[in-house]
Amino acid sequence: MKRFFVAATTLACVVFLVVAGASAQTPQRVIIDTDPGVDDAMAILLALNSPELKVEALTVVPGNVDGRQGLENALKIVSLAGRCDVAVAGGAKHPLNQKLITAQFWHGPNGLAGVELPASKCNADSRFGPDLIIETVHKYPHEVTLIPVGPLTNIALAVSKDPSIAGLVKDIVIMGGSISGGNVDGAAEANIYNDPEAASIVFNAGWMVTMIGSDVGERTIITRKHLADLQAQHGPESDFIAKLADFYITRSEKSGYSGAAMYDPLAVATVIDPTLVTLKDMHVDVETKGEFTRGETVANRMGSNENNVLHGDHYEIEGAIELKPNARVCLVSDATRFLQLFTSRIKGK
Ligand SMILES: [Ca+2]
Repeated sequence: MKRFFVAATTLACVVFLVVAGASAQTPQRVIIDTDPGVDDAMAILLALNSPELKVEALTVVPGNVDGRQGLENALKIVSLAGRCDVAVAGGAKHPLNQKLITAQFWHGPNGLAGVELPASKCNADSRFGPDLIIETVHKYPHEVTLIPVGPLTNIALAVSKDPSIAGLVKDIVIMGGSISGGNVDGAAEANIYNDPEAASIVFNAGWMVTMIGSDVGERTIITRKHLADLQAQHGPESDFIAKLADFYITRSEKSGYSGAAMYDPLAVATVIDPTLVTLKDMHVDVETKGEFTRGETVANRMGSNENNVLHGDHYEIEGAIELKPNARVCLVSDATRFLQLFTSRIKGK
């Protein structure tokens, strides 16, 4: 009896260790919604070269470039990585409620620093990006993390068509917004500014949005030191990323920065290793009007609003109204450790 008990206990321990070991190694399923884009390309190749992630799909949204160019870029990037197994689908043609604003000024004529990649060996998935997102989230309930790194048009379309996905994703980690000024103007960050109505839908969809803002991205920069590190080893992917980084750093230097902001790669890295960032729960609203502030992510750091009650001809403050957080806002990143992760994953590829 005692021998049976010992054997059963040993077996239970072995089963536990195997299961625990397997879950520690099981890659996280992610969908990257992207407008590639120099830093998008960096983010995509970081994800494809990270064993912690299983990239289920890339869905393309218009932003840095139009949807047609974006789809072509995404297909060329997965082809360069030899990863035609990753579904790549086009999505929305334009923002929900305004004209598209493209960013060749920052990203070069084709959105990829003018670097001409070989023609793609991969084919586009015929599904509409937002539908592919809905399908994948239902196929793997509570397992898929969405990583939108462009305007939030596709995500807004998906969660509007099927609001149940808000409770079925594992997480949503966006690159977008800022709690301390914008990169388009004094208030707004580009991904939110390029489709504020979509961003408002996404922040109010009922899920907790992890927000990796431009204010943190601007303090997470790739410099010439990192570029030299990338250039030290050659491979198709690292050569491509080195060319992008050189263009991007040069462009940023012209604007007075000492390196280039790693906006989109930091969002991907946050899913690979959450200890790279410090997050704080806040309630975030998206300004969709505003004379100077359209597209601003207005973060309430106190968790409450004053309750002003009308008394005759004036209002009186009667305490505070508590606000439920809808976002985990990134306050700071460990830039050194992030850049180590990024360059080590890209080098030699
Ligand atoms: Ca992007």
